[in-house]
Amino acid sequence: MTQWTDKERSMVSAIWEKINIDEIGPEVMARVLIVYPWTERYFGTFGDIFTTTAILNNAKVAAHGKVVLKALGKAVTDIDNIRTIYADLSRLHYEELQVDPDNFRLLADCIIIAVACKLRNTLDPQSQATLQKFLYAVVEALNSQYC
Ligand code: HEG
Repeated sequence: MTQWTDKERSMVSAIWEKINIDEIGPEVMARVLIVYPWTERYFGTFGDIFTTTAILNNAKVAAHGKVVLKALGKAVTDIDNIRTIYADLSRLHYEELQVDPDNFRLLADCIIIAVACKLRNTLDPQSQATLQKFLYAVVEALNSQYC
């Protein structure tokens, strides 16, 4: 299990408080689909996501980005139980959605980039290191139910 210092805990909370989910969520999801176009295959029910313009204007993409970021908020408030929190979500992605787990890390990296673009001054190297540690703990938890 990942260990957290008090400084890291407060840093993760401080960064998270500055994140506007309604803004960053859609941007993250659009980035994932545009930068890693193979991820489109999992979102067959989202309609037209076949061009950059379509992705950026797709309401389902935007809504899903918010869902993903909201789910991450749970880990911020319960950082010592990340594996437990995401056990069901990991199973869902493995068994039903059949998402290749390599994509979790790609999504985490898109979050870092979206946060860096929006909150330039917040994401100094130390903050990036901590946010990355947090997101990779989530990635590890989402991997946990894959056999
Ligand atoms: Mg996933 C659904 C969270 C990465 C594809 N994802 C969901 C849901 C949540 C979630 C909370 C809703 C679950 C439900 O309805 O019970 N996803 C989540 C997180 C992360 C992640 C926290 C990584 C940080 N998801 C992810 C990736 C892909 C993916 C990388 C594919 C490239 N998720 C996916 C799909 C659905 C969800 C296809 C169903 C979407 C829908 O039908 O609305």
